[in-house]
Amino acid sequence: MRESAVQIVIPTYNERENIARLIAELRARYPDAGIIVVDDDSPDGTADVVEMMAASDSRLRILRRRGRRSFARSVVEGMLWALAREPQFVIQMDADLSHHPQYIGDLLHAATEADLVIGSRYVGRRVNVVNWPLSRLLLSVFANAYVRTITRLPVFDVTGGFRCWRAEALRAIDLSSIRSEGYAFQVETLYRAHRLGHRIVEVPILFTERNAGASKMSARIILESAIRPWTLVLGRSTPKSHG
Ligand SMILES: Nc1nc2c(ncn2[C@@H]2O[C@H](COP(=O)(O)OP(=O)(O)OP(=O)(O)O)[C@@H](O)[C@H]2O)c(=O)[nH]1
Ligand SMILES: [Mg+2]
Repeated sequence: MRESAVQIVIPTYNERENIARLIAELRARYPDAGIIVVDDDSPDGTADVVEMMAASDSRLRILRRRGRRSFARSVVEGMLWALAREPQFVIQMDADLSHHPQYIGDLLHAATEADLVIGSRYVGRRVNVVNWPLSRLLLSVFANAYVRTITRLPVFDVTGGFRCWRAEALRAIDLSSIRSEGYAFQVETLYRAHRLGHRIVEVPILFTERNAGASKMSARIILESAIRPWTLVLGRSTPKSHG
């Protein structure tokens, strides 16, 4: 089988109610794309749903992780698996339908002239978020301003996880040495891409809050996100040379 030029990586934890619909919508638009779902042994059986769909879809893959769950480790594992397929582009997105497949076309289009394309909730100072409680919006807006101030990243949406990477650009950031566990992963990878001089472009998306399933936001993850920008700018998180 010829491998797909586009590989889509989706981390999941308890997304049984969302994952089948997402995969169906992706397939309807992108019959040839590789889809890699990386599940952290979800108690709700998310992985079984995917495995059943994969039985009749040779380009859909489930990676089952065991042990301590980690958003970032999951995405890294999925991305490494994707890169081994030698694609042109690797897309990362959430499973909860906040990241709608309708925008993938825009991401891919922009990626013809960029190394990293970010599906952005905050392009041009407009806030494109639907159904978020004010507290959640404030947390996100504050988190973005906080990270931007410390890191000086020239990007509006530094924490978003709907992205399209040119494969060479993703290889260049050395995923195996990423330190983050939670959503700080988004900032860490973006920071590395920026430091390497990658061309980074934002395209607007409308972000819709999940209808089904529960958030995995936790105090530990927020704390990590508060500390990570500092370790990045202080150089404690840059990859060691592999001598
Ligand atoms: N494999 C894996 N996936 C995870 C983990 N935590 C979250 N995810 C997935 O990562 C994506 C983003 O997580 P969400 O819980 O939606 O995070 P969020 O968008 O900040 O929170 P919500 O506002 O509730 O949507 C979803 O597809 C989750 O299922 C984890 O520990 N392991
Ligand atoms: Mg979400």
